[in-house]
Amino acid sequence: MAETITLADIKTDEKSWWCPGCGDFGVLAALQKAVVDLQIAPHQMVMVAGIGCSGKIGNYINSYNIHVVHGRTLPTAMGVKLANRGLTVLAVGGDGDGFAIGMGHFIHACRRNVDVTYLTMDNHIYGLTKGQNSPTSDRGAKVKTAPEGSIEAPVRPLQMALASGATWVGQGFSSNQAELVELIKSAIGHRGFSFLNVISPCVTYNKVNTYAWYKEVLHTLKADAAYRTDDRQAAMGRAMETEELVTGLLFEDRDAVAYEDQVAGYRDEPLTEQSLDLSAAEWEDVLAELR
Ligand SMILES: Cc1ncc(C[n+]2csc(CCOP(=O)(O)OP(=O)(O)O)c2C)c(N)n1
Ligand code: SF4
Ligand SMILES: [Mg+2]
Repeated sequence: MAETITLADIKTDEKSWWCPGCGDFGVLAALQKAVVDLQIAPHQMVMVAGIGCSGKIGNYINSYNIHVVHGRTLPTAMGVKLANRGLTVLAVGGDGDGFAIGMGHFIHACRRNVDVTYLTMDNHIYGLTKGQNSPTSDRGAKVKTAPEGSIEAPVRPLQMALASGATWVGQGFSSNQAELVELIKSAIGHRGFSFLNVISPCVTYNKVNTYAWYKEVLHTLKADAAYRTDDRQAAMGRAMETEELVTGLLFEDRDAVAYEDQVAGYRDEPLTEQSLDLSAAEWEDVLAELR
């Protein structure tokens, strides 16, 4: 492989499984561009993908890829990062994967602050299983499992992340490539847990939250020059006021210390590179503990 990482190094030959027009294509393109811009080599990156249409993204990026059990991307990703802190680790999956079955992990990942980027592809629906309402489906949304309209209040992922202590919180739209690429690069560059929710329309099963609908209602924080990204309370206010119909970086705590930097005795080099050999003195210590 050439020293400079190009798009050809990041792409795979696998034929796409997604429906034509799926928002996930835009997420894939932005992620590939961001990885090339950041010059991350395939062997330096791990994608931990969830079950869902969204989770297929791992098959289309040339890096290490683990396709895990539904809802379990985050504990796996945090384990990978703790074992080898030299890697760029991304957890990726859908709104069902992250905010239904995986919600407990999401909250704890936010408060732990392990240096992992969590990218969710939020289409407000269960795409893979053919159109049931998801935790982010809007109240009143008419879908297969709620033909009269959903009567549940939606989960608000950005507010959930902010309330749970996440140190980087943003939202992108799969159609807004320039902004999305910048957000992904910023999220990966953040030292600590970064949560990027990407609005990624499902053209097959979600006839409510369409591209046209989002283009009408979404606004970008970039248009607001006075907005500051270092104020968690302001970020929460903005997420609430807009009902999360906002894109951009909402909040970043640049001073937060990552989990792995606080673990006593956790040496600077990745665990995977540490010697398994014990010195005579260390061996004696182990024996003394067992006596
Ligand atoms: C433990 C478990 N429960 C349920 C399922 C069935 N299942 C597969 S994908 C999915 C939800 C998919 O929705 P989402 O995570 O939003 O991904 P999308 O397909 O919309 O990208 C469900 C419930 C499963 N595979 N495993
Ligand atoms: S069902 Fe929806 S989410 Fe799944 S590939 Fe098709 S458009 Fe995308
Ligand atoms: Mg979904």
